[in-house]
Amino acid sequence: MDIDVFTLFPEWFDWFERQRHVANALAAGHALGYVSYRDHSALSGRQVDDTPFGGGAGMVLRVDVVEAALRARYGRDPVAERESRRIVALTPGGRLLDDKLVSELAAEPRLTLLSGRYEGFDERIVEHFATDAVSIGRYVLAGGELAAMVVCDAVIRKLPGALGHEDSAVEESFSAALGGAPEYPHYTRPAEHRGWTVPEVLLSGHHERIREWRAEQSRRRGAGGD
Ligand code: 6GU
Repeated sequence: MDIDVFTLFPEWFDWFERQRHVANALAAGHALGYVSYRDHSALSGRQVDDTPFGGGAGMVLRVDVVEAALRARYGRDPVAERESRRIVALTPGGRLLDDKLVSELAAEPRLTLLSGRYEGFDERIVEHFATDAVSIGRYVLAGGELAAMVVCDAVIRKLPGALGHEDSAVEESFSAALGGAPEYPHYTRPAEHRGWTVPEVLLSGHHERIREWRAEQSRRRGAGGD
């Protein structure tokens, strides 16, 4: 998979790339690239944002700057480029990121993430250059960079080669394998700590009973029980 992140702060991702599962994915042949909006500003002082028409607080990312950055990266009109890759604008009001959307994005051969800053994007960026608007939750971050890392992290863990065990991402919280429910509880050694014990069934070695117990726990958590 080929992921490009457009951002005002490409250096924020240096740390992200050093994380084990990300480094593994890159070593396995997946690619992460960065484009700095500021490198594509023709304005004085490499300006990338401007005050909102109609007034109000904050600054808005300019459509001409984002167009120049996309055009430089893909060598053609970004309106055409969006036919051949998923281009996601990260914005607090977008479609909420969940396991289903993560799987959808992870199945794409090419993905572009557009981070916004300040008050956000000029709406024409979202309307004409992006295929999707995505939010990681109903709260506002200072910018889309952390949201882009959240999306990358969640997508990359689904790629072959990113996790230690190939099936680690299959039967996990919110996955189709668990019917969209949260994952069952896990325990490890010691089997007793301060009198807190581990459910007996997990120590029983009865794989079928363990499977049933886990499925039941997952169902209960999904139903909001427990
Ligand atoms: Cl994608 N961007 C920003 N700036 N804030 C957010 C968000 C995205 N998702 C939740 N809050």
